[in-house]
Amino acid sequence: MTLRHWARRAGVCLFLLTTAGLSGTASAATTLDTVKGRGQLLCGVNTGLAGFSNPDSQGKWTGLDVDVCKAVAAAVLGDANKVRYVPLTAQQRLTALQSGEIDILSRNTTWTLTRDAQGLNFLPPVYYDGQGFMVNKALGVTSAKQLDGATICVQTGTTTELNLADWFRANNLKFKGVVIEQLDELLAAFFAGRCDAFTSDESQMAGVRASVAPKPDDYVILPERISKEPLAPVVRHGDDQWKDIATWTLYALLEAEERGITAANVDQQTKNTDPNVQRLLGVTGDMGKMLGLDNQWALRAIKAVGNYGEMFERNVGKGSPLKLERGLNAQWTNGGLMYAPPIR
Ligand SMILES: N[C@@H](CCC(=O)N[C@@H](CS)C(=O)NCC(=O)O)C(=O)O
Repeated sequence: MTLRHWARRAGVCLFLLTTAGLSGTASAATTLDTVKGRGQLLCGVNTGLAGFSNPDSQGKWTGLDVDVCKAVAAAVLGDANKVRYVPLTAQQRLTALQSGEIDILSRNTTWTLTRDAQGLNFLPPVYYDGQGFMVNKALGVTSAKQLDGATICVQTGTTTELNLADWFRANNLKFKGVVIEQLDELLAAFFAGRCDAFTSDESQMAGVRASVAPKPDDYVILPERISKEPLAPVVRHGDDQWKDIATWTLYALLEAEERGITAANVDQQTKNTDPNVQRLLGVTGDMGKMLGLDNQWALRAIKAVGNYGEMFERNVGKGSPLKLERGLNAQWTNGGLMYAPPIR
């Protein structure tokens, strides 16, 4: 054998060794096994954002993002309370997921190409949002275009910070950023009058205005939406089964709304003769088993948090201080973007 032949063979062997090593890692404990073994879901959430994830004085968490954690825990562990909430700043959140500190990130996080390509998988968006600006009414500003030369409070590690620079550049305007990592410090700066404007996703500004502003009526959200912010839960690359479980749990909540299934009527709905409802609720078929769960996975998730419409209204819609409209977050049957693929 010539040296060249040997080298080529060795290369092949090396390649085989490497792939064997990799598949060895991949077949190590799956996220599903880890979560089941621990008996608890580690869910990364916001440090405190009204409507999305907010702890009360007893440490009880509520919000749209929190409900996603609960729904996954109910589907996987049979109990929506088996969640440990891990509060994360904008800057910490993706590293926490990549390093395995959490099983899923459910924290007003925008789906972008860069984040997707950096080892993460985005689930279906739970809230389609867009970035805007909030100002004190006393400033007399009615359009973002009047913010030339303004001082703007923005949180670091966000798409918000990037969009802000893009939008001002695209409109030939100047601004001075006050960039702070901790949201509470940032908001204290804004409400103390250190910035002319605060910029964030619209839903977050509504939450901040309703729950943090000293006098909510003194503040106005300007009409411009300068970006697309599809806010979606995130999991790590490399565990397709876990991604499927979390993805289809969200779709089950959307499908439940479309079919009129609620937290209150889900048990009665098991008697519904519609084959779509029967499959969703595990009366027929093996939808849950195909995901590695049991067939009552979706029934438990719906019972725990209600359908997507119920989650929306309770946390950020009519039943909440935020009073956000469904808008893009309406079902596709009502002109919105919420659409579950067939559960069959
Ligand atoms: N959706 C944007 C912004 C998300 C974001 O982190 N927004 C801030 C401003 S309201 C926030 O939630 N901060 C809370 C915190 O860091 O605890 C992104 O994914 O980058």
